[in-house]
Amino acid sequence: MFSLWKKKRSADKGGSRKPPAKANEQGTGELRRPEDFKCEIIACLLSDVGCARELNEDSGKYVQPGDPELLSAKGSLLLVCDGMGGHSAGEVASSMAVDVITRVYYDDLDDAQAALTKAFEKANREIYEASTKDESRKGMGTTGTALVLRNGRAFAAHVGDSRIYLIRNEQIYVMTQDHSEVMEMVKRGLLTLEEARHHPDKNVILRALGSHPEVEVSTWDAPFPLRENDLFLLCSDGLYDLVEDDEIRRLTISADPRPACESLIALAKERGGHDNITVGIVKVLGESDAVSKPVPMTRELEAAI
Ligand SMILES: [Mn+2]
Repeated sequence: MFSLWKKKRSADKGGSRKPPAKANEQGTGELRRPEDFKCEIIACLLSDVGCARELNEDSGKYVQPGDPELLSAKGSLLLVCDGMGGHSAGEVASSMAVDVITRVYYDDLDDAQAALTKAFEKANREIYEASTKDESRKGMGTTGTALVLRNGRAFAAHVGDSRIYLIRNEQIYVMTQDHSEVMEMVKRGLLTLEEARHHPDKNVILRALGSHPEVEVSTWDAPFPLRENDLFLLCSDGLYDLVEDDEIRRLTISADPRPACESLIALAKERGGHDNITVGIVKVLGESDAVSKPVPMTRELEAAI
């Protein structure tokens, strides 16, 4: 049986939103092999406590290895985790997840997708064990949503209700399916996506890292070929609860990753910011931009807590 996670949230916001477009749409016209597409990426990751909470229980990290061999083998990683649990346990769970996933992913010599899944499973076990050893951390858990860009392809791992969006050719696609009770009802035809958005149980999630000794990690069926100007956005529910998909699309394409992250967070706060808000954006630049740049130093960016 699934255990149900009730996430602390205040009253719902009104308003409507369109159902997301079909995920995993790749479009046409990709003539080169993706591994021949030597793209450069720029990224930003920001996290904000919001307007109602005392603590920021979200955590996130962006890692771009400076070592060309490691970059080619493992690529760049963007990760968002939204922790849950009493006292400061949610904070502990999400920051543990970020640390364990990053370390295990880059240390593992296995195939990159397998390494990412393993890293999630390891984080699950470590958080679960920590929660059983300390009464104050009992029941803690976290979402985990990771995107890796490597040699012209993207892949992902996902547990919970943080999300990955893709913006390509000015269209926005939701690339993950929330592991939530309302999403199950949508799949069974009991709710529309719009009804799910306002459902009283929309904050009940069915999977979390750390809630059980084992976890099922969702991944994409195949690596996703990148195209120049693709924009990926990862976020916690503190953003998409208050900012519609079309607003996310418009603000993300209207500026570079940093100002775009800032304006998305500002908009969520303007609308009440009832939850912590974490947003990470990666932008895929073209080859001409990439060749003019030297090999980067390792860049690590941890979302501010
Ligand atoms: Mn949240």
